[in-house]
Amino acid sequence: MRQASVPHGATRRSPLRVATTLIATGVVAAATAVAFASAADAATTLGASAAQSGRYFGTAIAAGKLGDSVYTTVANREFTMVTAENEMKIDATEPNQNQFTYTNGDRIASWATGNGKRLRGHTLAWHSQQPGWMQSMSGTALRNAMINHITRVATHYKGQIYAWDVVNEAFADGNSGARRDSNLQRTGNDWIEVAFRTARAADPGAKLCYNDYNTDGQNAKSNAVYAMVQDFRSRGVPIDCVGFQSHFNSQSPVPGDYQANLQRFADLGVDVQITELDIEGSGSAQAASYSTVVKACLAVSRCAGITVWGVRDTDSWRASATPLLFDGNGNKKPAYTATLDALNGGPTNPPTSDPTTPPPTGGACSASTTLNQWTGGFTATVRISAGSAAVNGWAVTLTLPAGASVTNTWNAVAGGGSGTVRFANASYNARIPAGGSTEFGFQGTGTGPSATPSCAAS
Ligand code: 9MR
Repeated sequence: MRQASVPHGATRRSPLRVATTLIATGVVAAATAVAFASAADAATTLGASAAQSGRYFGTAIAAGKLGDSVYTTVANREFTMVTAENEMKIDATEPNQNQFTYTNGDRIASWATGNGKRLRGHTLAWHSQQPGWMQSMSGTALRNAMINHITRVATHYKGQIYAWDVVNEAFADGNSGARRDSNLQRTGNDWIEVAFRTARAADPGAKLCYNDYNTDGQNAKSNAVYAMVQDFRSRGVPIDCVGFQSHFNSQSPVPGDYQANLQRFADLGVDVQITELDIEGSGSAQAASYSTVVKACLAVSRCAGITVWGVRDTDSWRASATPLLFDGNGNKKPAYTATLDALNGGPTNPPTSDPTTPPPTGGACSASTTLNQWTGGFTATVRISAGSAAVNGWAVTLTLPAGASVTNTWNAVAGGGSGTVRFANASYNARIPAGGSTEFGFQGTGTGPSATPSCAAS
């Protein structure tokens, strides 16, 4: 993201715009004059706890359950990222060729953004859950249909999606290290890179992920995915992240090399994300496995976040195996407590070799915004203040109104350009002394943010 010391738009406004600015500034300044404290002492939810290290904690959401208030209460309280469990899949969004249906996907998207959550898109190209018309296609017609599908769906959700699972489950299980046979694979081995290039063209702001299962440890299948990602990175095929579904049970437990496997992918220069976590079982054994997964993610700096595959056990695709964090009544299970405790244990494994240098412990921060609004655009200045303890790093999250997007940022690194945008400290202004403050700014089109910014300190 480009950084500049002066917001360019501020010097280019016409007299009319200046007049508009003065009025709008007065209104919005009144609305945002209060500094809003966050959050170090509010780390009693999964989302807030994960945010302490700049990560998200998400869940799969089913549109059909958004009328269930127990479901929405737990989901809204605990999670900061949402994946549509089925509603953005190919059969849901293009039931007939070239007839696109976004009703249920949009319900989830608006529930997420309306509640300040980010969205993972799932999934644009997959051998499974294809509509009947696509299942019976092959060759060039199928390739073109895939490109059209990706373009249309990614364009529809453009600006709303943090990351897309562009391609899902394209490798075979077992020891072959081969691609999975499918109608998409039979269109030519380049179908995956074509899918990624198409998605990038349609929504340049979304991170683009490859997502799969049984790739959680080092094995023939994950080695094959690794080789593909390495190849894509070396040839400039746009891939930003790899999703590890992480569906575990006694036959397929959390691998001993889970963290090492995440790390080797991260070392290729991509984010890693745990995308569909669920672990069959109950009690302390299940809790311990959840804890292991969370600690592995926290120990890998490019592990951006964790998504569990449903809210309550009864919402799970394998409900009878009780693999989630809440029971059927929405009560927290031991697995929940273990997950929360692990998230609160710190962003990385603390160094053990030198007891004289404890890991940094930052205080809380607060943030307030001052807006300079004119017709069609704005600049926002965000002040971050430390409390009575120094802050070692910070991240501010705020939600832009619909239609607004960030065009330029200074003194911070922006994640996302519209919807909920996260601004992390630059390397040179991470530390704020006790009682001190720092500022960053951004410029955008549309209407600037008037909602409360949240600030997470580390
Ligand atoms: O949880 C999903 C379930 O409701 C669907 O019936 C199923 C159909 O394929 O897909 C489930 O989600 C899958 C996800 O999309 C991809 N990885 C495996 C998940 C569990 O099967």
